[in-house]
Amino acid sequence: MPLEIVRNDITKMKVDAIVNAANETLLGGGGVDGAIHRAAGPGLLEECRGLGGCEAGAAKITGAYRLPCRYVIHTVGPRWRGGGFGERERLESCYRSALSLAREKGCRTVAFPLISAGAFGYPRDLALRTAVDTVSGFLADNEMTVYLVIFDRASYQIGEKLFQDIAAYIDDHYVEEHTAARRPGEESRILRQRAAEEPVLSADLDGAAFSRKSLPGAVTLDEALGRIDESFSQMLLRKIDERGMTDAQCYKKANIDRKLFSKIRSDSHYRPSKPTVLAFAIALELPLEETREMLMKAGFALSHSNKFDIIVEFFISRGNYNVYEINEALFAFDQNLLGA
Ligand code: AR6
Repeated sequence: MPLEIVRNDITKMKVDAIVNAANETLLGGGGVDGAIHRAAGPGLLEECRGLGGCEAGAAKITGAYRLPCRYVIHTVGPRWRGGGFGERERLESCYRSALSLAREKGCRTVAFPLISAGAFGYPRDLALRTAVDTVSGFLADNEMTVYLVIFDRASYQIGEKLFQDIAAYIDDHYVEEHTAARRPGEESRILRQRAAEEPVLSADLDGAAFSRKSLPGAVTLDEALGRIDESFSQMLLRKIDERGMTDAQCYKKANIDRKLFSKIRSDSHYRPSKPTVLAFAIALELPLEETREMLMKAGFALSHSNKFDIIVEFFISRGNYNVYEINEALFAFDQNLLGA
């Protein structure tokens, strides 16, 4: 996945470069800056002394010393002063400057903390939105994997209106759990949930074809099997053509990397994961019915017994096909993200 939100300590990330949220002196400080200097050892401070500081919005690069990455890119975020003092532009500039430096050095994987979202006081949801928008803009033209590393759970409180709407939607649609919890027979509930989450077996698909055959005006068995025969990969390629998209437009919008897409393209029987199918359904802006059809091709279904499905359904039913926004919401609700 080109853009991933992960929960981790950035000093543990095994990537080509990690980004430091520093101050203008570049001589260390608290927060993530302190953690990076501690983990890298004194060599990092020595090198930083020779850099002559850094302006807010700009970035400079050093070695990584004892850290498990190759480079540290130091950038200085804006201090939050209410939002009317060019804070967003400056924060965007931090991400862009750091990413250009990473590209110049040939980095393929880069990890960012949420710049300015700590001591510099930038509201966390706005800091995250700026990070996601700016990084995804860069990834539209560059092949790289970027991790947004969220350190603590508190960075991610469900305060935003969008998340409250999603929480309400989950409450309204999380049928199985609410109703089943009051009934005896907990075990059968668990079994039903599992059944809903597990791939539909091909035997079930065949069963569906047979039952259709017995309806008046139903398709023949051959026709039914012919439809079933269109694999996930074939349906995906057909939909890309029908939408007039290029392959790259589609996999980038899906937040899927090129290698995975090539695999799917060259293997008509490729078995994707559910998040991969949904990422493509989102990129193709499929309505719910077609999303279900595409899932079915890969042996999956949308269910109301798991939050992941309900959240994706929430966005599709509102015509919001922004995979990054959906991933932010999935992350906030502790679910797997869309993509590979
Ligand atoms: N890994 C990932 N994220 C972290 C880590 C970590 N180990 N530690 C903290 N964070 P901050 P700023 C998160 O204050 O707001 C320094 O003193 C943290 O939860 O580190 O840009 C500098 O020297 C928050 O979400 O950076 C500057 O003076 C995010 O990193 C000033 O702070 C950024 O918090 C910069 O302030």
